[in-house]
Amino acid sequence: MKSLHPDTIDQAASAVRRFGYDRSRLATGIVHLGLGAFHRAHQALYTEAAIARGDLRWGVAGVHLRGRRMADALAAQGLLYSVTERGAGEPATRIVGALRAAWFAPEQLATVLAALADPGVAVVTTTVTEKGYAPRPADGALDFQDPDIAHDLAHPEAPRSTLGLLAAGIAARAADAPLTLLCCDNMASNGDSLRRLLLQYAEAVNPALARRIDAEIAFPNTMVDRIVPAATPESLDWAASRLGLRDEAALVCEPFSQWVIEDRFAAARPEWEAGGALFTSDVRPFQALKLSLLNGSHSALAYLGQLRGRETVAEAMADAPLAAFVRRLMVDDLLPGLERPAGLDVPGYCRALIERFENPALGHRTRQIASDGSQKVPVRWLPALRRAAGTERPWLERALAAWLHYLCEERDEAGRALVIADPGAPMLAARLRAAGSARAAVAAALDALGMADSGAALSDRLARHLATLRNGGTTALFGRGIDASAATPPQPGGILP
Ligand code: CS2
Repeated sequence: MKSLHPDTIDQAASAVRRFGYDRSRLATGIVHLGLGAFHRAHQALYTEAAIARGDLRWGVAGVHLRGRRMADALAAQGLLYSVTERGAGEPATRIVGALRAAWFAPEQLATVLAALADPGVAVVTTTVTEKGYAPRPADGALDFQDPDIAHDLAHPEAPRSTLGLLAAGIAARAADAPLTLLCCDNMASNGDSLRRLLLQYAEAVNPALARRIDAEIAFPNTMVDRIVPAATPESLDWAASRLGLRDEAALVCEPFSQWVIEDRFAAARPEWEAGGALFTSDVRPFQALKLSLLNGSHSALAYLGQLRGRETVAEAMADAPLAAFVRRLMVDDLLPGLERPAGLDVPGYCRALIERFENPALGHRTRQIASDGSQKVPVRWLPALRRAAGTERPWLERALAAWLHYLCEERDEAGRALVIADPGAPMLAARLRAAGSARAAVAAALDALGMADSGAALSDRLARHLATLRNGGTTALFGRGIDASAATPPQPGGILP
């Protein structure tokens, strides 16, 4: 089978949608850091829609920070790739033309820095995962111990970290070239967080640069949402069979996509409305709702799913007690106290989430979602626990205990070793294991999460859940509140089907 390339694009299967604009006239208006699956199946498609309206300023120069494999694969395909939406209906495949470059920063640093400084580039978007900004999980301040940050502070002209790259790029920009940095990662107030962390970094490098960033750069907050599993050999084969061409960068994702953006740009921006983006003056309620209900539930499915041997989210949702647990978690524990975005049908939103999780076509790995828990848990679960202000949140507290148990055990309930990908995990797991009792383990965890003063009652309950997990596993943890034999899950609050 031939490979996807500008020379072969005409041979793609007839049902595949292609771009209609003249790609040779595309300029580079956006630099994107973190050219992973999520960007390519989310922001890039909104940009594609803006370009398709005829504004050819907005081609995307993508930057890989960690591995060069995908940069090479994209380069070999003339920077073309496909995205297939798979849900209940007929799958829809399209070939995306918006990419103008796929660089690997460690080897093309000068090119990347020149692009960040280019006055034609008005927007820099980022998806580098939570840990890519080097926040300390306990308080969100910059982690000066992070090895890449420490490196960049010693060598600011040869940066490795996201913050180091941004600072060096901005330092090289002309004063009259306004720039917007748009953080598209799953963090609360992600634009504000990026701004705070970048200012902390710049302050340590050069206070004058920090003042410039403070005065000149815009950092809108954004809420991004689309489930885009990492590609697998199977998903690549499946995509090739639809496309009629081999595409090593092919992505398969859900049909749902949402992007809510704070309308606060330093200068021009693409007309992302063309792809359905919503511009608003306040993103926070959308963000809080999504991080809590979607990502918070996802993480619970991931840790409990990992412990119960469920490889994918759809398998976890087919595990009746686990699915019932997650419904209750969502409605009883994560939802209370959340500000509801005006006009949003919250029960409908919850029902749609359940359906999205059940999508059997995605093969979204619980292991992938379980990664980086020490960064994700504080964002996804702790706000609801703090809002509870001492009131018991039975399901959320059980989920938290399950995460700690997962970190300590590193095995599922059938005794199989689990792979835990989280740079923050070894230290936390060592503290948990060194603790002489469940109570001491909980104290260590709450301390690491910046929740040391959350009261004895919560600590007691968490210690009890940990002990239950050790003695009886997740089924014992679920307890009587979840009917393990239930074919139809309970209907908490009447919200969910
Ligand atoms: C997931 C997210 O991997 C994870 O942690 O929870 O990537 C999730 O799929 C997206 O945020 C959905 O918008």
